[in-house]
Amino acid sequence: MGIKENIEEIRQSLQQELSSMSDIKQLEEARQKVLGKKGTLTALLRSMGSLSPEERPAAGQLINAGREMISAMLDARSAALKAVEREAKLRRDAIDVTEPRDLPRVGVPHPCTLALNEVLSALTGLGFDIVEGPEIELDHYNFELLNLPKNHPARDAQDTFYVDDNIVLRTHTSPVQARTMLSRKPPIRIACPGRVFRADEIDATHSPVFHQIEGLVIDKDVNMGDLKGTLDALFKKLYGEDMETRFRPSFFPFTEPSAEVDLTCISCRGKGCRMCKGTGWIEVLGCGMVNPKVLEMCGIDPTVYSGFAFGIGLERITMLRYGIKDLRLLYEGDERFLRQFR
Ligand code: 2U9
Repeated sequence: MGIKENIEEIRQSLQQELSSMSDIKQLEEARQKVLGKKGTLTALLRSMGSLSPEERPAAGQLINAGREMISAMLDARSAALKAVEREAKLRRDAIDVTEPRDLPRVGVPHPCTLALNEVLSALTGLGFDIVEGPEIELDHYNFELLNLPKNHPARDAQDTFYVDDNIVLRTHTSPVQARTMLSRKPPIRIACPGRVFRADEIDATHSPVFHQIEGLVIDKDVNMGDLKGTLDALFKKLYGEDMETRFRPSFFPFTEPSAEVDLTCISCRGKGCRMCKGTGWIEVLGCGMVNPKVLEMCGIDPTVYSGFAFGIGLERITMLRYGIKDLRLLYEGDERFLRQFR
């Protein structure tokens, strides 16, 4: 068999092998079988040693041409196989970035938080600063400065949790206002939200832990009309322009005069319903002109300045806002309840 035929035979058998192979590894094995150290074409090249010097150049040319052709065949097939493999890998690794995924379950704001935010943004809109203070308080700030001296009967009414003789869990956020009066000069216009504690029963309207938002305004010539106007503006902002307030006389040691405030029933808009027991009015807060004794104890001259204060029970206003009938629902953390508000 001549060199030419030999090369043709190698080419043909390689061609057959290449057409049926499916991966690069097989291809590299086939390359070695032909072009490697012990490859068939390499053997052919070695066999040239037995040719006469005259025959060698032609034979060398043939073998080199064959080698190039075979190399090209292998390279072409290699490129094709690589392309197929790459294509398969792309398909295997493809991700659909538009496919919707399971979203993490997120919580919702508590209805009290929703109501609190509404009240606070209405108050900041009226020019109030928000101030917070400690929940564990000195008797001095919680009671003494608010005209509730030791053995005052109103202390019992507040069912205080005592830490020791001088330290209490605050029974209202009023000590925050007392501290502010001692540290700031008038004019003062502050809203004090926070958690308060009273050794109370637990039922549909009472809890030993609840929240208040108290307001305090101190300036020259502040009067009861300013108090009424401020509360009217607050509730019109919160629940609509048709809201009105009505004052009834009351008593608090820290305000004089004092009033309890009724608001147009949020449920029936004043027509009379079960919630307002047919009256068209709902009690929403207590308020009054800051007792001059309190001003004096807090370092403000009552002959120069006057002020008003009010206290809102956050849970109460939340229950009215959303028609919640039992206070305990607000503390149970039942998702079926909590997820209803927005
Ligand atoms: C200072 C002076 C006066 C705060 C006031 C009320 C009236 C009031 C209640 C509402 C329902 C408490 O949450 S509740 O149970 N509060 O009726 N609070 S006047 O008066 C102050 C506060 C601070 C220095």
